[in-house]
Amino acid sequence: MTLTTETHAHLGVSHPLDPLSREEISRVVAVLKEGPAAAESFRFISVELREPAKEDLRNGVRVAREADAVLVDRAVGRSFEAVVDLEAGTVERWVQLAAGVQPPFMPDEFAECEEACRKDPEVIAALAKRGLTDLDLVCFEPWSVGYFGEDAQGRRLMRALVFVRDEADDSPYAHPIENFIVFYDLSAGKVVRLEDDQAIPVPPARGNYLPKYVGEARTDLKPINITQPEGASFTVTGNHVRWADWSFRVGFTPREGLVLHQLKFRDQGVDRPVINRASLSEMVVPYGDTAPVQAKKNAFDSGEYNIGNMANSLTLGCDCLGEIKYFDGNSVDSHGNPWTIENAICMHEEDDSILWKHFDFREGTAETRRSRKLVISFIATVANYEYAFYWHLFLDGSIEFLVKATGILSTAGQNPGENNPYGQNLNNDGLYAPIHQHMFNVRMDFELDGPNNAVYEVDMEYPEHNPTHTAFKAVDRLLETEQQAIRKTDSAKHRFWKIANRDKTNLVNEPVAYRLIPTNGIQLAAGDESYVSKRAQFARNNLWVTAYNRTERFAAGEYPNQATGADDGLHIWTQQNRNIVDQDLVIWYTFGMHHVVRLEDWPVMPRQNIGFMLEPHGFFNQNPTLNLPTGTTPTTTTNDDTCCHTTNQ
Ligand code: ABN
Ligand code: CU
Repeated sequence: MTLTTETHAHLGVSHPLDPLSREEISRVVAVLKEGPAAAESFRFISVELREPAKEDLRNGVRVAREADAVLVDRAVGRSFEAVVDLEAGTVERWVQLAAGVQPPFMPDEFAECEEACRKDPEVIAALAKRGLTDLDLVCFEPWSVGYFGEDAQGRRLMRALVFVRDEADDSPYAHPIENFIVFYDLSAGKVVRLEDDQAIPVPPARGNYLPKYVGEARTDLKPINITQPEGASFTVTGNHVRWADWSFRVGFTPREGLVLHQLKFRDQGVDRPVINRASLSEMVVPYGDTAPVQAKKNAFDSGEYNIGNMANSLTLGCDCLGEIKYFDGNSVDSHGNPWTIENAICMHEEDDSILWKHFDFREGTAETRRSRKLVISFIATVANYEYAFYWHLFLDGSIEFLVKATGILSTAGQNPGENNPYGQNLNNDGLYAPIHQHMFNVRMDFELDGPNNAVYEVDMEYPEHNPTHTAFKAVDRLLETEQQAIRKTDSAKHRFWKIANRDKTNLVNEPVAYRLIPTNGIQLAAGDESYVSKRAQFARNNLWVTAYNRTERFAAGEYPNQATGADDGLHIWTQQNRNIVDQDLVIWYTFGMHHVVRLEDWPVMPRQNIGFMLEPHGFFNQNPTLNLPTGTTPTTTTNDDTCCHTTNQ
């Protein structure tokens, strides 16, 4: 069937980029169950919008409303991809994936694994030998198995770490049952292996943060009320948002969570495209500890677990403050039931300190303008950790992507008195947390003032002739091919990257550009020979630039779960070494947190910010915010003009 980019009210859809509704998800499931996925052994992994080709959208071409689905057939241990035409109700494509391809886990599969482990006689007996008999207090936490040189022989495996609580609300992470790992096969529906090695006394000291354990909350902090008496400054039409000069569409997928589409900035009355599509493309958390259980911990929380499926329902006053617009996230459970994460995405405005100021000391007058940002966010819980993902849009055209990492450390146990050099002791009972990294990659399908862009690396250089020794300059180097554009940060050179449109020039005849400020630009610490590094090659470098190909979506490949890393991902696609000058480009930025654990991260970690900025760099002809009114923030004092336009008496 075909849809125009206009209204399709009969499907409850108003724009071709709107995520699938619950009804559409049900329809896709029904079509597949009536067709190739009729057998009871099929499980659904994802059902999501198959985004129309962007050229079709750009040209207003009539496009089909289609869905992509991923399934596994437990009976044969194989995975499948389907494309369903929603209006025709037909299966347009049904492909069996290569043996060994393992799509991400489903949240209901976590519960299935935990329940099966708890009931398994061998597990029960082995735990009893360790003196653990109350299985209700034992927590089996299903991690991915990764890849460590062994063929999984078609098995869809989970590797459960095991913890025990003292009572229902007690934090299990204070009490790891070390050297005890249960492997569960989701296809077979049973525990297939138990690794029960050297027993270590379970650390007894508690690590609780709930008020009932912590005691009375302090009472000295007075309320901070955020008031927007005239409401928020954004307008929302379906999934389309306008705020100040920005406009964009909000999307949601099970794999990525929040997606921003068609991000544009209105300049002199014209909506200038900046980024066509932006999202978290992958993340990985490799642990640096050599202890047998810990060395195999590396979670690709996006590609192995579908981080969008782990999005929280957000609550006013806790997760977001102010005048909030929420968007739901729709997904599917493994049995094909549509499932809605209510309030999965939060959007609101925040005051952001000053944007610019100048005090004219001769006249004794000051002009100040307040900054504010539009915050679009979601928060995912991936077992122990929380990751809160924020896109911040600023009035001056800047864009920030920020990950706020919080939650609970992934812990381990050693004999009391031991000091593992790869970890931080959290108490004197044997509890420690290994060193690790949180590595993220964001994919940005740039469209800066048009589809064809180019990328420059900008380094500080000293000229050869420098008689005063004071000279330094910024030197642009055009990155011409995909291989040339695999880059690392270099703080000694004050390196940044510039995404430019060489067909469009600014006031001084330079190509219009945005710059990527590579903050948190760390690289993977695990050695190149390690399995995790081969699978997470995106994290060996900070910048990758590819010529657009709609099938190249995720930095570690489409299916990183149990994958070797040998055939998919940025490191494979860039071997084509395509031309990236004045082409339709995708910019991939890797950044992260090198997490040397500290005592203050326990028992729950104060938020750590990890992210980067995109800033206009000759995109505008001057500061685009001169037209801001004085006193733009309603929380300032009563008389706006005396606030931000002041005369010293
Ligand atoms: N943080 C790794 C993880 C994610 C989901 C479920 C278990 C473990
Ligand atoms: Cu950490």
